[in-house]
Parts: sequence; C-alpha cells; structure tokens
Amino acid sequence: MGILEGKQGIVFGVANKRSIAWAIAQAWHQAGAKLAFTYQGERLRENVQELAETFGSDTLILPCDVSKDEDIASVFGKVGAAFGGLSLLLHSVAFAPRESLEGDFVSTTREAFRVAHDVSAYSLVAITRAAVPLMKDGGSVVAMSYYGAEKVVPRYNVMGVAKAALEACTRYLAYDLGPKRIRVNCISAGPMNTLAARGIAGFSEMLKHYEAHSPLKRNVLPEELGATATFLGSDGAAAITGQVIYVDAGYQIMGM
Ligand code: 0WE
Repeated sequence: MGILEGKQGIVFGVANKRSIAWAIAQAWHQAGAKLAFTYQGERLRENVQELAETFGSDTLILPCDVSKDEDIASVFGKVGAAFGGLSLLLHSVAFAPRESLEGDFVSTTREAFRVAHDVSAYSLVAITRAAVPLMKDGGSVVAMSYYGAEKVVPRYNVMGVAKAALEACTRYLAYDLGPKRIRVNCISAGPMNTLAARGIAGFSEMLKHYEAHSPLKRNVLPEELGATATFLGSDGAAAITGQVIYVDAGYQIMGM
C-alpha cells in the first residue's frame, strides 16, 4: 500500500525520459497515485505518450501550452470529467528565450522577461487556480525551482528572476489556499542533466562544482526528487506549505 494510494494527480512538464517531471511521475505512480499528463506542443506528444502509457493504455494525456488560458481550461475540464477530483499537481515547466540565458542579465529584453515570467511563474498561478475546484479534499501542489532564484548564478539571468517570482507565488498561493487544505511547495533541485540543461555553456563544470563543494560531495539523482515530491504529496507533509525544500546535496547552506 503506497502512501499516495487513492490519490489522483496531474503532471505538467514531461518532455522525455530524463525530465524531472518523469522522475516524479514514476515515484508518484509507484506510491499508488493515478496520473494524467500534459505535453507542450505536437513535437513532444509521442515522447510523452510512450512514457505515460507504461502506466496503462488508458492514461489521460493532453496537450497544454501553459501560456494559453484556453488550453488550461480544456485540460482541467477533461481531468475533472475523467477523475472527478484531484489531489496532486506537479509544475515542472520553465522557458526563457535562449539568448537571454547566454549574455548579460542587463541585456534582457522586455519580451524575454515577459515570456520567462509567463511560462515559468504565472503558469503556476493559472494551473493551480484551475485545479482548486477539483481539490475538494485538499491537495498538494509541487513546483520545481533552482538556487538561481536567491543567488546570482552566472547566465541563469532572467530565469533566476522568474524562479524568484515562482517561489513568491508559491507563498501567496499557500496563504490563499491553506483554508482549503491545499498545500503549495517548491522543490529547489541541484543541477540535473535534463533536456532543459542541454547545451547550456559550462553545465558539466556546474555538475563537477557540486561534486566538489556540496556537503554530500555529489550530485542529485532524479529518484531523490521523486522521493521528496512523494513525501510532499503525502499526508506526512500535511503541515508543510509555502516552503522551498532544497534537494541539492546540501549546496544551499554553503557560504563558500
Ligand atoms: O531552470 C533551468 C533551465 C530552464 C530553461 C532551459 C532552457 C534551455 C533552452 C529555460 N529556458 C530554456 N530555454 C531554451 O531555449 N535550470 C535550473 C537548468 C539551468 O539552466 C541554466 C543553468 C542551470 C542550472 C542556464 C544558465 C546557467 C545555469
């Protein structure tokens, strides 16, 4: 009997088998949850279908561009019809235009700033609001963040500002939804070797830096993010809301 038995959830942000969202979906599934998935764009449909259907050929898989209100309304309409209720929501979605993650932060355009905040931060507010009517017995919303939200990580740039907004949104949502027993938390993960990290200049050096300098002297495994998200989804975390939980081999405590 898993600790998420009888719970139903929706996962935003699977792109491929290396996605953090996929690691968390597997952990939630193994803990007994029934899951629906969304995918961003036709390009990713097959990938997500192939993965999600390992949980059963009847798995609900829906297109969703989180920057479109109509897509979000359609997804939650269909999830409501299929599930009747919802307990778990994973937000593992971020985007900033590539150029904005390369040069100086001071060069960030108004449009890059807008897109990064719309896709990476406002989307949490939009999908959480749409989930509230389905979370009749309370629920757990989990969003993914990164250390660049609180300290300068060279070239993370506007994504750092958007993750700071995401973490602040988490606190305000937690306050609003606490009376409905809906909890909202972030997991701040150490750097992971995902599609989103591919091609980022100096990324393998970043992994080596964590190995050398984090208290645990290693990087984080995807299944460790899954285990934390499973805890946050479970009744063991019933009094935890509005928090940023660091799953980063301890890196965040260091001053040097
Ligand atoms: O949040 C992220 C990355 C999210 C991301 C990645 C991309 C790459 C492709 C958002 N938008 C885009 N846009 C693209 O066009 N991380 C925590 C991973 C990451 O990204 C970095 C990092 C780390 C760590 C970028 C610069 C420096 C460090």
